[in-house]
Amino acid sequence: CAQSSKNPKANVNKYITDKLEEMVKAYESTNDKWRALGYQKAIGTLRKHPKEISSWEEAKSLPGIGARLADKIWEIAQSGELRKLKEFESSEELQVLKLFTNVWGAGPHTAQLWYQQGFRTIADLQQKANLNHQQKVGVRLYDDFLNRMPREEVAEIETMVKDAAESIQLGIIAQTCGSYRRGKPTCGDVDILITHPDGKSHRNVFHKLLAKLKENGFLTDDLVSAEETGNQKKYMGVCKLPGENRKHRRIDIIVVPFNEYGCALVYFTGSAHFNRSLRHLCKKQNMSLNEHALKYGVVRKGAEKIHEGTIIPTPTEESVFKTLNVPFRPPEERDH
Ligand code: DCP
Ligand code: MG
Ligand code: MN
Repeated sequence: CAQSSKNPKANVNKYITDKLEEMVKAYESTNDKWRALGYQKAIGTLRKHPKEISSWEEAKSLPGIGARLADKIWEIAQSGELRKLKEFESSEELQVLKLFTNVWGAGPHTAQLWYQQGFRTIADLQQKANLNHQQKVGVRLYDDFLNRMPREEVAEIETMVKDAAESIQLGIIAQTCGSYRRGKPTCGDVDILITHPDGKSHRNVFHKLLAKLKENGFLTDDLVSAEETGNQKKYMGVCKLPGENRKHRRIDIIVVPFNEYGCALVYFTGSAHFNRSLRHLCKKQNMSLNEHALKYGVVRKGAEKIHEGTIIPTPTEESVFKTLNVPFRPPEERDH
């Protein structure tokens, strides 16, 4: 979590809940929401249980745990394994659904649909499926996208984009965020955040930069050519460095106004898990945080916001942490 607080009660049945989590994932990918939910509830109950499960009856006595779930729990408690999970993981359906949900632009629903239509391989999709633009790119570049790239390659990509951006607008800031900024040895994609200290020149950059990077063949395919959220613009696409033996790589380019730079930097540096725990901290202090701003005086009723709150200026990353009353964490320590 974001705030290294007193350790809450440890989950003494973690070896059991870990296996049940796997079952949830399996049922989610076959779109079996009811079974997934049943397992999810059992996991919640087990996490709160203060002692190790030592009998079938003990498991059965817990709220929301029936005879069949108790069987599973007791099997794991005794053998450390769950036959049903092994069966599941080796089933053709699950293997194929995993393959298909890894296609960029396909979710669990689409994967299920393709499975029902009788498709089993990426080649099947390429030849027979009715694909939208994103899925066509995802299928064509399937192998390249599954490969994470070494951080040295991210640095080369960053240089390409930075040089192009600087040639368009003097004084532009182009900062690579995501897993690269967190110091990871390999990265799934490249996340580049762009802004300008004068508060206005960033506006000219987005389209000119993309045009320039397409002209020289660096950007090869668009996935989302321009997504606007408030004053931010996001591009999602594919790039390839010049030269032999280069792979296609996923790239995200986000242009933000300078007054949103602090919050955008925190958001796009992540991790996604770390961002969730920051937002959780916000709730407890009637604040809210997203890629645009940090606000105070937020009034919530359940999940709904009754009052949007007021923006607190946070020009730097440090100021975001400070306002949230959490000690600053360098990017390398933001994986949880
Ligand atoms: N992000 C988030 N919530 C999401 C997706 C993304 O908060 N559901 C934020 C945090 C991520 C950042 O955006 O760190 C970049 O997203 P990526 O999907 O590129 O994730 P990473 O760069 O962290 O990892 P990877 O190496 O897989 O790209
Ligand atoms: Mg990334
Ligand atoms: Mn990304």
